[in-house]
Amino acid sequence: MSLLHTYVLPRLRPNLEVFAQISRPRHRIASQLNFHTSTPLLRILPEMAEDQPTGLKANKGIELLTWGTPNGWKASIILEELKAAYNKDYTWQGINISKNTQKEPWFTKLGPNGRIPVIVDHDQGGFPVQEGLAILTYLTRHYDPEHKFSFTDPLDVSRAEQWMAWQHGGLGPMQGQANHFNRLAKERIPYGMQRYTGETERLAGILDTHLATNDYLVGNKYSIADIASFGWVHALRFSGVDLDSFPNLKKWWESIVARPAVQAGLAIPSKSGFGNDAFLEKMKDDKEFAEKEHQVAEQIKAAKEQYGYKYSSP
Ligand SMILES: N[C@@H](CCC(=O)N[C@@H](CS)C(=O)NCC(=O)O)C(=O)O
Repeated sequence: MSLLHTYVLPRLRPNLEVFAQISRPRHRIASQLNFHTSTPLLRILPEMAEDQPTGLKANKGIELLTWGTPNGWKASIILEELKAAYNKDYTWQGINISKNTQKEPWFTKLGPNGRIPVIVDHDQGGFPVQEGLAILTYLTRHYDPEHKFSFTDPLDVSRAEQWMAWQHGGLGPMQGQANHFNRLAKERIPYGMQRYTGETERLAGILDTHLATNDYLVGNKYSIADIASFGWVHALRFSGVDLDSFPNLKKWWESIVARPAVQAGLAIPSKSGFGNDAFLEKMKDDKEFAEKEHQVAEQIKAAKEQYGYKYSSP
């Protein structure tokens, strides 16, 4: 048993956003400790101090306030794509959602919903934008002059908006609830587990069907429509959905995850352990993790059987 399991994790608030736990690198977990700081920990103090932002730190360009989650990745990926395509640099700060930094007044003044991601455009008088769809469209409207990741044809603009709205109203909330009921809920509620895992599967099926005849969601071009859903698809295995059952979706995911800018975006604020690739690796390498994950999968399976769940997606 590591220090992480015996000492740190039990001390974390029990109802933390699950992504906050699994995506936090070891040295950041150390910042949860309030016992006497040992020498190795002292070496990382400056970084730990940065873990608790108390306000904005840039005065020009885009500043991103985020954490390593499927919603956070939407913003970091488009910013990395814009950086690769146009040399547009940006500043970021890690908002540790397990410490509720996103509920602090300086943050909610910028993002009233108290959730990440939020961007602030210092070149537009400190204009703040919350919500993934709004961030993706804001950034491309202002900083994608060649429409490398966005569209000019009004019908394609509408198509992209439709997929992004679908992600906001469907995939994100349903998969988020699947994670909650499968992993975080204080009680095991089989109805909730099978309902939300089932909905996530249904929605994965919608993407899979669309991608059977399209390489990307809109106009056969990688765009903000894809970026909006990518982060959630990247975490499907972790949510109890087998990506291998959706071959077109898997192919789409593989082509996007291979992009250097996507890899860079996934590493903001730090590399996560719950993407489909890292998840499979950890299942191979970490026996204890694999055992726990098998238990979760068995519970989901039993919940589906209990309520006669049948996969169906038009
Ligand atoms: N619809 C929002 C959702 C944002 C959201 O739910 N963010 C989560 C992280 S994935 C969060 O900040 N959770 C912390 C909290 O609920 O306080 C978007 O797409 O940006």
